[in-house]
Amino acid sequence: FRVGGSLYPQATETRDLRTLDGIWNFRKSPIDPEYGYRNEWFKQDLQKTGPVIPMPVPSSYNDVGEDVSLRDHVGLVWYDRRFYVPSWWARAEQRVWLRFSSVHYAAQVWVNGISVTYHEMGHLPFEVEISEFVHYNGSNLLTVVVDNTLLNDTVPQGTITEVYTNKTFRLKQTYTFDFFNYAGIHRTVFLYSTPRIYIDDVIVNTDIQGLTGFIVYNVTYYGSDSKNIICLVQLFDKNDTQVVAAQECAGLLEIGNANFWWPYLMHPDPGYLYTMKASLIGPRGELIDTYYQKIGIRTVTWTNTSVFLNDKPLYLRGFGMHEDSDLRGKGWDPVLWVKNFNLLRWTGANAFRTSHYPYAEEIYQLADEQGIMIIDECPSVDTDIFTDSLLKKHKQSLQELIHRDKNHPSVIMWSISNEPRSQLKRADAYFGEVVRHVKSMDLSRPVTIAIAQNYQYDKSAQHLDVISFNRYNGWYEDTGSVANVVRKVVDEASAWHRKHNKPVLMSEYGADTIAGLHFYPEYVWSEEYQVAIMSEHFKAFDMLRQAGFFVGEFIWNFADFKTAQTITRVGGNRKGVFTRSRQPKASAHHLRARYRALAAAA
Ligand code: GCB
Repeated sequence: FRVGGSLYPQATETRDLRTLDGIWNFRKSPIDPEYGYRNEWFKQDLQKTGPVIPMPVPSSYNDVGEDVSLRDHVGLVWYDRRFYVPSWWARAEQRVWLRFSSVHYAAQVWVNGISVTYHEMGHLPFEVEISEFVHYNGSNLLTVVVDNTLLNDTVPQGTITEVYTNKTFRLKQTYTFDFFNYAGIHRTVFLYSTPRIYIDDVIVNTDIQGLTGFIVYNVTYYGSDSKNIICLVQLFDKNDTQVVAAQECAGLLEIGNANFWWPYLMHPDPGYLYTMKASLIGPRGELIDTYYQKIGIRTVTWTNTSVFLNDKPLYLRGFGMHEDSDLRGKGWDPVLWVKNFNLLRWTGANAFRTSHYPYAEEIYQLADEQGIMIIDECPSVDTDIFTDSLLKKHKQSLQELIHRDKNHPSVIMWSISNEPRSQLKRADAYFGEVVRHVKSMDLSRPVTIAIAQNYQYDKSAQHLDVISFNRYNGWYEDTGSVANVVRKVVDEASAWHRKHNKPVLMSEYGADTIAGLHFYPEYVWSEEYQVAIMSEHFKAFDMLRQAGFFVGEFIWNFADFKTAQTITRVGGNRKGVFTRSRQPKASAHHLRARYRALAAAA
């Protein structure tokens, strides 16, 4: 099937682009999911069929109200707005597209009362051509229904129960992962145009030999079988100087004395990007379509002990993160993310994992430009049960993820799950199949899982290229004592390597910490305790680095984030080294001293 949304929308010489972000109309559905359908809420403006509240897009809807029933809503919510399509798009015979960069979890979309698409899976884009459904001589109605329910075959999985109080009942959503199940139209909604014959994908892979860079590219287009269309491919450097060009839709570009893409603090000019301009040219020499693809020339390779970038061994200094902030939840927020990147570089980090789902595309663009490396994780977290229907959706999430992110130089590894129940018998065949699926699409990056099971019982690691493990020594285990941290971390990492002969990294460790809470000697939840836990881990990491198979450390978490309500969380998960408003705890300074020293010594 055609996977939508592979190319990030652009305005170019041949394409136009606008966003439909802003304030939409919004209404919660009653518990009966059919109610809105029966009353045809998609046929006319929501304002005409009942009360609405204003809802910002993009944003999670949960935290913008004063109402528990909005925050904890389970089931459907309805959004709508009106939009115009410029009439010159019709005169120029442009196709009209609607693209949702992410709606969590499932969405159905109507244009002028006609159902145009359905998509299941949060955090991944989908798009649909709506040329035949729009008017040019008036406004168009766009309606979206969003379902946030997680079941045993959604990715991620969850459980719905019915709760009875005073003869009324409500639905309750539970899940085993701890981050709050924020929902809504989470990222930008694009309305854009392309010519009738348009570039529908660009795939690039890069290689390096000595000082020469190579780009293997493939430009595919749609809308014509004509043999008289040619592709013109031009590569520009950062100064907009053309360095090489070709006249084939698929081929190899050779760049002598190339500028390679390097990570932050590994090179004076990290994140070097070329721009490839791909154009379709018609039989009379006319320009049909143009798309601009950024390219970083770099290689990722790996052995049974190491991961290399441009043939240099990598040591990843990073974070597990979340898309999470006050009020807007998981809504894309450029202010937040520019700040996040400034803080990442302030600490001297060179990497993060998109725990536990794909992040907004703009985040990967920032990472490409700043030389921050990404372990790109699909939305499968706490994977359990391992049914065929789950497998199918899990594979689909990776197909959409790789389709979307394949060209980013910042993406150096795929993470296909976080903390699956990988001790279960069925996990073996299941992850074997998921890894084969990933390898059938991309062989250029190693595959990992953030594993929480004991190495003796886990059945997934045999299928991986790099083993990542999550462990909370001194927190969930040996609570209140850091005495055993060094021995336990060193033992566990070594055991993983001994068993599988693969590179190992620690993808999570940490301690919940209330900013401003102090105890000396160190005591759980205090800033001192978080620092103490880190110091012990740092000793272990330094010993492991000597051992020669240890490739990275990722503290959990970059910042405090919201969770479901439980008595084990105080206003959310507090393992951030930054608060939720991105102010440093003592741990941030401690981590910065280490990451900067590691970078300087490399
Ligand atoms: C984990 C999970 C992560 C949690 C973390 C915690 O193992 O992977 O999503 O937030 O532990 O703090 O409990």
